[in-house]
This record gives sequence, C-alpha cells and structure tokens, in this order.
Amino acid sequence: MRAPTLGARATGVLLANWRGQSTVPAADLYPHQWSWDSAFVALGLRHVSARRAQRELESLFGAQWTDGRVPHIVFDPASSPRAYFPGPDFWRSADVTGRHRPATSGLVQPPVHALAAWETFRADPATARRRGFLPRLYPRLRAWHRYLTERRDLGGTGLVGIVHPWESGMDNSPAWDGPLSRVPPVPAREFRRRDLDHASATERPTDLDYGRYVRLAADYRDSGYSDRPERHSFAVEDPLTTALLAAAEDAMAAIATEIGADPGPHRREVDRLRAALVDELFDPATGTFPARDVHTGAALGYGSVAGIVPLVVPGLPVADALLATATGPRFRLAELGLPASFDLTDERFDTSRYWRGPAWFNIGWLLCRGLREHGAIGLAGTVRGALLRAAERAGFREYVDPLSGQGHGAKDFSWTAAVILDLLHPT
Ligand code: 2M8
Repeated sequence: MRAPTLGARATGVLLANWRGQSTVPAADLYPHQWSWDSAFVALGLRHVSARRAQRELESLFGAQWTDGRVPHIVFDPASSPRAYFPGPDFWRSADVTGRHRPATSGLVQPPVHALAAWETFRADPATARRRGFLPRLYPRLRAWHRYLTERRDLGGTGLVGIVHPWESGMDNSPAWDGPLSRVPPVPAREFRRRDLDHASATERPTDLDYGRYVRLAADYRDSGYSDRPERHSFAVEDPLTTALLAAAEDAMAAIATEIGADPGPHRREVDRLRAALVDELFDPATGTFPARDVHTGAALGYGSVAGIVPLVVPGLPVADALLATATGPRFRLAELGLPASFDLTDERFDTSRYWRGPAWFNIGWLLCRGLREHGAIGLAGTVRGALLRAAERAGFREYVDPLSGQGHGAKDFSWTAAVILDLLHPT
C-alpha cells in the first residue's frame, strides 16, 4: 500500500484537531481555540471543507467582546479548566463580558482574520454567499480593526501597540527581553505551568519569563482590561501587528466590494498604516522594522523576523531593503529557505527554543505571500519548497531548526498542517 501523501497527512491533522466548532492548535499543549491560529487553520481547512473553515472564523468571532477585541484564547468548556495555564479562572472574562458569553482570555493576537476570511470566501464563493458568511463577518471584522486602531494606538503614532509578549504571537522573542526585564516576576511557586507537562523545558520560555508573563496578564486583568498606556508596564508598538492589520485592511477592501459596501475607507487605512510603519519604524541602516518601546522610545529587536514580515503590505516602498535583509547573513533565506525567527548572527539566537530562532511555518507562509506581492517569485518558491521539505522530513511540528530542519515543539500542530495544505494548492 502506498504511504499517504503530505496533503492527506495534513488533512488528517486538521480533522483530528477539529472540536466541532473550531480547531485546537495541538491536542495536548494547546487544548482550546487560539485567535491567530484559527486564521491560519482556515487558510488550510478551506481546501478540505469551505464550510468548516467558515465555522472556524465564525466561532472565534462569536467570542468577540463588545469593545471589539477578539480574545487570544477561547476556552473549550469540554476541556478541563486545568488543562492549560492560565485558564478561564485566571482571566475571569465573565467579570467584563457576562456569564452567558464564552470564557476567554483578555489579550489579543495579530489580526490575520480578514485575510483568512477573504481567502476562505474565495475557496467556495457559492457556499459562502448562501450562508451569508461575509455579510455577517464584515461588521465584526470592522469592530475588531477599530479596537486595534482606536484603543491600541498606545504611542499616538498610528501604529498598533501590544501590552503583553503573548499578543505578538512571538512570545519569547529576544526583542521583548528589554521591556520584559522591568516587569517583576510572579514567583514560580505561585503558579503551576501546564506547558511543561507536554513539552521539553529546553524548548519553552524560562520560569523567569513565565513569571513575568503572569504578572503582566494579572495586572491587565486587575485593571479591568483597561488600555490606557500608562497602566501598562509593557507597551510596545509592533511592526508585525501593524503590518498584518494593513494587509487585513487590503482584504477588507475586497470583502467590502463583494458585499456591496464602500471599499474606500479600507484602502485609505492601508495607505495610513503603511505610511505610519515606514515613517515611524523603518530603520534604513539595518533594513528592517524594529518594534518600539512606548515608554522609553527605544527600538527593540533589530533581529526579529517580525521586522521583515511587512513585505505582506501591498506597495511597501522599502521592499528592496527588506529583501536584502532577508537574503543577507542575518537570515540567509535564499540559502536556507526556512525563515529563522531571529537573527542567525546574534548571540541570543537559539536553534530550538520557541521564538528565539526556530523557523515557524506560519511566518514562512506570510513571507511567501509578501515575496510574491513584491515580485520576488523565485525566493517565494525557495521558501515554499523548504517548508514542504521540512514538513515531509519532520512531520507537522510546531517549529523546526532553521539550519538542520529538525522538528521541535508540539507534534501534529494545526497551523503547520494548514499552511502546508495551502502551499500544496496552486495559487
Ligand atoms: C504560543 O503561545 C501560547 C500563549 O498564547 C503559549 O505559549 O502557551 C505562541 O506560539 C502563539 O503564537 C500561538 O498562537 C499559541 C498557540 O499555538 O502558542
């Protein structure tokens, strides 16, 4: 009997991780719904079942708060409250949203959802139109984007700010080491990590970092999830979040056109966000977009791959500089194909610890899209090929060593399977 193809195996992972209304990122380590994971999952799931991909996004937006925020975790009531820390008892979302609403966290994650919604629509327009998928989702996506532009412009510069490393999606990136060092950690004895039940401590954040994550999340909760910048000890203007919002607004223009709404405001948002990114964050000397600490004004993380993901923004005037950075010694993208999450030449680069160096498949997918957007078709093909080979060799791991391709983190990880499935489909 012939072995199942890569595509069939990827589909198998998505089917196994489906929980009836949404998909868990990984059965053991992440047994709930995560916000940006669901967007990447929809991009793959649309090739298996367009209806299911639509449900994935609809269930996430069903947990949206009245202020527009889309929580980064929606807890599955069928999963034990102790399966993941911090769980529903920690976040106490019901104090804000009411007991009849799904239990969630109060943080957010990068806004890839409009992009995923538009691509999900395109996979099967007839089913989407019959179900009223876009007309129902559009006002929710608008409220989500409004939350980010109005409540999260922490520095008053037009960029989107984050208040916790978990909001960046790149939790323990060395870029956050500086601002995080000012946060007094909750002692490790005062909480019980669940991630280490399922993953090696050498591949996860340290206890010290975890203690700081817990302190920041508890402070945010205790402030009633207030977004006044002075209340946050961690407040950072983030290039990844801002760039993905610009790409999402570009998708919103297409969605608006499809449903008969005015695409103009969305096009203007793309222009505004692109200008804010370039004027406020671009650093010509290093050819990248470092994040910025709102409290000190310091540029953070010249080495994070987040600084080259703005290639996803249509019409980016500094794309050539980002291409030079991507292919230069710090990322060696043309040679490796796999995108290191942090500068290979930096002493903090680590081949196997979470977001401190390993290559992630969702970032690879975003770079493929951004490279194509700016005409770097050959390099996009190199990245695509490397991602497919890595999944073939290592399986659908959470992340891989960018130098050797060796797999790390969770196995049967949903967004890895999803973006591989999408890359297998001709664009
Ligand atoms: C990781 O983050 C969670 C916290 O949100 C964790 O470490 O427990 C990150 O890789 C994040 O980007 C991802 O969305 C999440 C679930 O896959 O896991």
